Amino acid sequence: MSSSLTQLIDDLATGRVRVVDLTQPLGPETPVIGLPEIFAPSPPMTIETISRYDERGPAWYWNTIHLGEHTGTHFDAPVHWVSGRDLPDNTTDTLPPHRFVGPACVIDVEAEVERDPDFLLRPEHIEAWEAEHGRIPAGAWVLLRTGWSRRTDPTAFINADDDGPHSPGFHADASRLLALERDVTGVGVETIGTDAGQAGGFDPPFPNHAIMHGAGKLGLASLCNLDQLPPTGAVVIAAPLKIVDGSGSPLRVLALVAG
Ligand code: 23J
Ligand code: MN
Repeated sequence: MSSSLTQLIDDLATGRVRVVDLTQPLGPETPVIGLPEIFAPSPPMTIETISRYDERGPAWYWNTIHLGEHTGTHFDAPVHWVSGRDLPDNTTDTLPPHRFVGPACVIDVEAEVERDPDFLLRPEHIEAWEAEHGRIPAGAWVLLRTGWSRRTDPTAFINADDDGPHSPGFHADASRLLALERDVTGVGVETIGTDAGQAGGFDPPFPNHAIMHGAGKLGLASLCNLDQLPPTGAVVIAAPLKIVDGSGSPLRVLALVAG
């Protein structure tokens, strides 16, 4: 008996395939997105001990967690945005699980973001990437490698001034190309959300959310270790918690990488 799975089991055991963790640590210090004050905020995570081998539970340790669905490394379901509200199977509990696993296409724009923290990926960048690495396949997770996860200080991660947050993202035309012409599974980013920091003032507001989720596509935010992935060839596994009617969830994002 031979199959790609028996090969994978062997490759994992021998280290020919590595598991790369694309997930940030999750705790009370995890930054949360700041929206204009007219909108309801997402609270910071809190964690409270139920018992820790003490009078409350002598042989067991466990905690209660309280957090927004969109905290830290997290998954965006299509129902998160009003554009995706009426699509079938648009919530964390109804999305078919095969959509959580797919090939990674990693677009490296670290140099551009170094020069301009408000950098937006445009169709020409995607086309240049494809000229080098091949066409982005349907079902791909397109991961935007910006280097932003190196900003471990929350103030630098949010990078706000009087005009609001400044962080990279997607031009609306790039989101349309990926969602409509390439039929990707979704996009993943190193920043706090899948839209640029300034995207609340774009047309439409938060265009990546509006376009991706309107097309039934998924999102991953606050990823790290994208610099450990090749441009193509890795497999991403990003399965959210099965929250009933959930709009997203914190999750562990893993990549399988050859060599
Ligand atoms: C709500 C409103 C705007 C944005 C977001 C959430 C996110 O980025 C998110 O976590 O989905 S931009
Ligand atoms: Mn989100």
